[in-house]
Amino acid sequence: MDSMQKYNQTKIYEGAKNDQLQTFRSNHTDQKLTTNQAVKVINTDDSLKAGSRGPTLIEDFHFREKLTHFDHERIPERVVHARGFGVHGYFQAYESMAQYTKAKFLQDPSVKTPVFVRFSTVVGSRGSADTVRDVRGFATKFYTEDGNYDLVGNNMPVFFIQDAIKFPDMVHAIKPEPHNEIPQASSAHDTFWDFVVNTPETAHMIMWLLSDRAIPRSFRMMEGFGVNTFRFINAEGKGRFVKFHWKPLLGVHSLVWDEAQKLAGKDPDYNRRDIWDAINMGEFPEYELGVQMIDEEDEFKFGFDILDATKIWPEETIPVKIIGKMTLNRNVDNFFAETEQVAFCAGNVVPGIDFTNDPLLQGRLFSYLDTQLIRLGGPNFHEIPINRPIAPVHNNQRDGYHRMTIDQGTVSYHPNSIQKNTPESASDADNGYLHYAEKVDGKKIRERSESFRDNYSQATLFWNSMSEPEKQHIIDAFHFEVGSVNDKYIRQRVVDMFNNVDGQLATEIAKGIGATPPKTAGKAGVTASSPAVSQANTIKTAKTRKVAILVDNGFNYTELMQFMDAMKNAGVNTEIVSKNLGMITSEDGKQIEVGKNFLKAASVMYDAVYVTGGRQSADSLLKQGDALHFVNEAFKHAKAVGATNEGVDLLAASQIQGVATAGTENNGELVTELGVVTVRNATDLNPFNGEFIKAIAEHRHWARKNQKDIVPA
Ligand code: HDE
Repeated sequence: MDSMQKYNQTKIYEGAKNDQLQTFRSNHTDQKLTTNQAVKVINTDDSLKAGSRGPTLIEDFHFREKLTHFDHERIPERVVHARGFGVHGYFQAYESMAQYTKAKFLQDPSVKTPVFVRFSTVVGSRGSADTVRDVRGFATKFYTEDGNYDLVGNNMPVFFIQDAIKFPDMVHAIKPEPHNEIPQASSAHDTFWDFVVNTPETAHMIMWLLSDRAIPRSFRMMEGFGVNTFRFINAEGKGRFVKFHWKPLLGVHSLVWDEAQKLAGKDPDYNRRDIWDAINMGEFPEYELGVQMIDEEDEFKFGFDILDATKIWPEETIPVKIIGKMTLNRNVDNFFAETEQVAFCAGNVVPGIDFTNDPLLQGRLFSYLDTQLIRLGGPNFHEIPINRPIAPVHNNQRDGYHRMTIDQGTVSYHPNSIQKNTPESASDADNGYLHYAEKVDGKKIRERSESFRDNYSQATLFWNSMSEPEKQHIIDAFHFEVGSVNDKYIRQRVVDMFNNVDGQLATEIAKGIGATPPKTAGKAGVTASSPAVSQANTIKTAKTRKVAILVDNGFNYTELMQFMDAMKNAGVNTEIVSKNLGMITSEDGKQIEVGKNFLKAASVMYDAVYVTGGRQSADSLLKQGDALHFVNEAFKHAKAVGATNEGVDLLAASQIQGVATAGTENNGELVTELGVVTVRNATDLNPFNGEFIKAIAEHRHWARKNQKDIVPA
């Protein structure tokens, strides 16, 4: 059963009528070519000319229509989050949340609410690479029975700035510099760091941006956060502050920087391909929805302002309550129609979910609707299939560019007698949207609240929470990013600024960028940590990971089959990589097809690498620089590396430490060292397979150090 069939079988809530996009799909297979006016076309390869060598005639309506349509095929890319990838799925609550919110989609565990999710990078243009260092967007549209609810989040829980009025400045600074449009999709340049050092409220977000979170291994292995503080409202009208979280069931995992950079060249579509393939294979990504809630009366009980988007609510203090699960199970049919045209608005809420005075959120409530008008060319973008609510729409709004609905009757105003005052206003009993009656009283003033002034405590909290490898990655990222800044004054100011986060961190940054270390170590008054923000504490599983198997002619067939079966049973995917495409033959004459050759495949595209035994196969691989480089690079990137019998020779030759030594003294003895799993002279591969799966599940083996590079011969 393919993923589409599976999706169609899922019973979506009453009224959703299965797949809402069905009416709009058009399949052109086995049809005759027509113009847009449905006139059949006889020849679409030659324009109408005055003589076969003569000029083209303007009366050629097919030519004109075809070219005109082509000339208008592009719409403006999103000003931020231009590069994205969308997928369909559904959400299901685990339990009723009626006590906290009247949002219907959070009440009945038997209801499956359809969703569309768009993952994105923020800075790069539509054609930029997936694996750049950046924040990832994680935007979810819930097509609920009460109308559309958009949870437009990111994969980091905080933001660069506190007030939306600074968003254009922040985005101008991080985008490519205006004089030469360099660099693409990167924060590693002068204008961004100039903005940072002049905007200390960015400190906490910079720590996240320079952490491993900014280079996710997969959209499937990323958390999502609503970032802003929202409100839950229950049927009694009681409000609670709420923050939203998505937690991936595969855990939170990242690439290493060298790998991310190489992938940007070898497979710029790495993240989108990963989720596309996973869904096509039926490995549906799943994320649990969690909420942190704070009672209204506790608003001021914390050492930070709960409306400040540069602050997390530490999970250890305010626990995340898991309330449901989202399953992504269907790829789009058409990227433009769905992923490009989807329009998220932070202001799209349903009864039971409301806003707060968070000044970043308030600005977002304006910006998203506004941006869709220019991007999608008018006020009717809600009628584009991907944006249409499943719940019925009735109002007196009319006309505008590209109106699809054919509104009947004469009434497009309220009040009216002709239509008995309909469509009529809904009441609370109809679950009409009732804004939370928050009491607001203040002077009009252009000022930042004093409670927003603490820029550094949580940046320090984040730093304190990192494992040693995570800390090292952050320092390396500072060296790369700030090392790319030409202006030495800005570089120095970065050191001075981050001395407020941690003195040791500032000293380490200075070392790598030719700046002066701080004379006195920073204040770093905060000693607390939040283990929940460290990826060291995440879920670990080998499921859905991808292993490259290096083999050549003369491999050991039984060994390979045992390995592949064991991986399959553990939910691990495998791919045969060899010198040439086509069939290769085992030492006993059996054949297997190669999936990728060394020109196309690179270790950076896999989570682990395994080398099969067989004398002739191993000898052949030993002569290939590509094979030596492949395993060496996987080792350098801290991945699981395994080999059995003669295959171990390849690991040894590429200077991988900790492999089983040659000879007969360790017959069949399994050797495991920091994710390198090897065995020689073994007949039973079960112990090896079990150990290798564990090594894959670990994701990376950070304790490895200073591996020499082997470049392909
Ligand atoms: Fe956005 N943001 N944003 N943003 N944002 C947009 O809307 C904006 C912010 C986020 O896949 C734009 O349709 C302002 C935080 C995502 O289509 C625009 C501010 C968070 C996406 C816009 C923020 C986000 C956007 C550009 C500061 C995490 C992609 C195109 C107050 C909670 C949605 C568009 C998609 C897109 C404005 C800050 C998430 C211009 C003014 C914080 C995931 O409207």
